[in-house]
Amino acid sequence: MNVSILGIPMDLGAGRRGVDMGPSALRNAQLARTLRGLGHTVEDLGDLKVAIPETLDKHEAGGLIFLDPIVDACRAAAERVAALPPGTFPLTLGGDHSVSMGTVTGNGLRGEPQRTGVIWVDAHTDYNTPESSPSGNIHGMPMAHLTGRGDERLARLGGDWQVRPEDVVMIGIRSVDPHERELLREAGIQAYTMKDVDQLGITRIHEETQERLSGVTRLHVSFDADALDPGVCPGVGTPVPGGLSYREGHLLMELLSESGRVTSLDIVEVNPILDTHNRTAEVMVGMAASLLGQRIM
Ligand code: HAR
Ligand code: MN
Ligand code: MN
Ligand code: MN
Repeated sequence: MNVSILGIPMDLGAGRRGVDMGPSALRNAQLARTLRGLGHTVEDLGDLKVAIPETLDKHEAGGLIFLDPIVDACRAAAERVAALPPGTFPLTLGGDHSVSMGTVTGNGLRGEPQRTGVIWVDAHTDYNTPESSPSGNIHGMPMAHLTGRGDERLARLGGDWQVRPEDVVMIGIRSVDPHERELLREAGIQAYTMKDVDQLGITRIHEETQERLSGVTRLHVSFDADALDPGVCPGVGTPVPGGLSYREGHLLMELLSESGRVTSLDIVEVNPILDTHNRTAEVMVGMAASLLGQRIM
């Protein structure tokens, strides 16, 4: 396979500084080399240029912190991803999770716009709107905007194209805000909490996910490092105890790899400032490798 790596060094959507260094940390953890070792042709497109908070006024527009520069960065990301040649697998590196409004949109619009399923692997559901958000941090809102809710500019990055709520599956969930929960219910989003992971196991959850997403022609995995337990991935801005184990993360990626259906991947929320010896980036490179075909035997 041809894999195209694109970094989006943005931390404007997060409450803490440092996820803008995620792409560097992942490259330093031998991302390209690991994927080449699996037989892929890997091209690193470098990083998009994204504003840093120190050069901006921290202005808040209707409950959204750094809205304008985030709209700009997501537009640029969507355009860059949409323009990738057919037959290449986009591997996009955050940055905070708001980058996914751009990457998912770009992947949906590549070539002919297509119905795109999203597997959102995260401790959080990221389904806040400007009104429901307790923080104003846009990284808590990307999935709501991808399904057409919230701020008009973010919700219409793809014009008329959007993700259908029934085409979203969330896995690893253990932190949901009160009003956010109502929005998820209204929209009918399928969210597997950590209780579901404990009770059903990853194998069953994966089967149900494939069943639910059987009608989509593209399948995007958006992997937030905080889905994994903070003991496994300490380098994240909003750690929540009780996350996916190292093996649960790998098993999910291995099963998705075997399905042969995944067409693009994000790795987001890796914050090297909060990490120990780049462990989180190393773990996430391993997750990408499992999704892209690494086998134990
Ligand atoms: N739900 C909280 C908010 O909206 C925190 C969510 C953001 N944290 C993340 N996203 N890392 O997955 O502010
Ligand atoms: Mn997230
Ligand atoms: Mn998260
Ligand atoms: Mn976060």
